[in-house]
Amino acid sequence: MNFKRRNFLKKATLGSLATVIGADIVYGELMPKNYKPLALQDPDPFKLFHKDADMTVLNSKPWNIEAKAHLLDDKVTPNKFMFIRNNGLIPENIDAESWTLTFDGESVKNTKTYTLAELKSKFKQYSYQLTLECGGNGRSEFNPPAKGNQWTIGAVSCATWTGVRLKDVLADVGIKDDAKYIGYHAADVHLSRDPEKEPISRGAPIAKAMQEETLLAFEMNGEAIPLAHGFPLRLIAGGWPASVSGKWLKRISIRNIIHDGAKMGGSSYRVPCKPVAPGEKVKDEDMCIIESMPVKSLITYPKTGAILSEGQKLNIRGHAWAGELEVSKMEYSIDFGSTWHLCTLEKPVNRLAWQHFAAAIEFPQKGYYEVWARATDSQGKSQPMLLPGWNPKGYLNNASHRIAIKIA
Ligand SMILES: Nc1nc2c(c(=O)[nH]1)N[C@H]1C(S)=C(S)[C@@H](COP(=O)(O)O)O[C@H]1N2
Ligand SMILES: [Mo]
Repeated sequence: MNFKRRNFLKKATLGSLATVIGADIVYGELMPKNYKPLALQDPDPFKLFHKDADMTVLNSKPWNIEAKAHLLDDKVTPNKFMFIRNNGLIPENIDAESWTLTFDGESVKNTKTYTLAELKSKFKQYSYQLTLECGGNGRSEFNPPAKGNQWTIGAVSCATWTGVRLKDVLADVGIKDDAKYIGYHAADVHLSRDPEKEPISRGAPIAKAMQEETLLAFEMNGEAIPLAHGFPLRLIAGGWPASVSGKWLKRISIRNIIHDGAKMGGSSYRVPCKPVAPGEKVKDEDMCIIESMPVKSLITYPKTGAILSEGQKLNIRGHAWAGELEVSKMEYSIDFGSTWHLCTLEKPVNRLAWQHFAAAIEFPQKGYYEVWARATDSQGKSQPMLLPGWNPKGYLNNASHRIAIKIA
């Protein structure tokens, strides 16, 4: 390749870089070969989203960030420890002042649009602590492996959400008797940037939409919802896969069928209706939509790997949750599950909030131990010790959380 041609190529690449950046790179000719301009590098997600530096970034396109168990020690999860799960690109240039929410669909009497200000002033506001767990939390343990973000245990949160009840707004909108499901539509952008495509558009049966705790939320922990978590308006449906809780909410369709938006069908947020062997292919019609999440718990103190001295008691604590149900019993074991001991367990502050447990543990002698935690729901179902039923996309892993302890 002669010099002229190389120069032409460099100009051509500079031209396309300038297009992406949106300005001429003035000294572009002097830029080192293969250099990636800062403007095109990933921004620091911890600064960008105000996340703790100990959070784990699983993906940057789109952003997916999870917590570690010990980071979730707060009773109410602060933003800095809250996982982020995005299916597409976070919307830009949001103007809360002009934000509107539209209700449409087959089963709405008349299409109706509210401004955010109208929603706030016209309806009574409520605050609830609500547990949001990604359906794929725990996916990393599946074998054969399941594609998707390899969440370990940190895709769960319980923040305080403030907003208006969806049921109050639906009563004002007016819905027909044949209303079966709601489906959300949001302002985030499909990874392909194709405006015709939605990254995700899920929903829930009318009965879930009508629950007192199902909110159109505009505040998280007493402040405007952070951008990554759905500013300025999001749906919150605690206890169900968090994918139902649509962020950047623009429109809710009242459907007379099960909502058929993006990620409602196939293997998305669906599991085999009947158990299958690991790796088995499952037909679409044999897959069922995930509704209430299964019973689960996390030891949030101490951090796994803690070292104690002989004779020292260990005070463990954490949270437990059970989808639509309450957790009725919390136990721990230090002998790999052969014997179990009760933890103290608090009642939830409101329905669909996680509950807090604690126990003081004595160890018989020096050495290595594991503390295993097991929650049981109000219908008597307990967490499995290890991975529960395999499914194609690796959902619903509610296996016991375990931490390692050394008595030195
Ligand atoms: N508009 C929109 N809403 C969304 C998503 C999304 O990608 N876009 N992701 C869903 C999924 S899969 C989860 S687990 C939760 C994550 O909520 P968080 O990022 O606030 O923790 O948001 C849900 N709501
Ligand atoms: Mo999710």
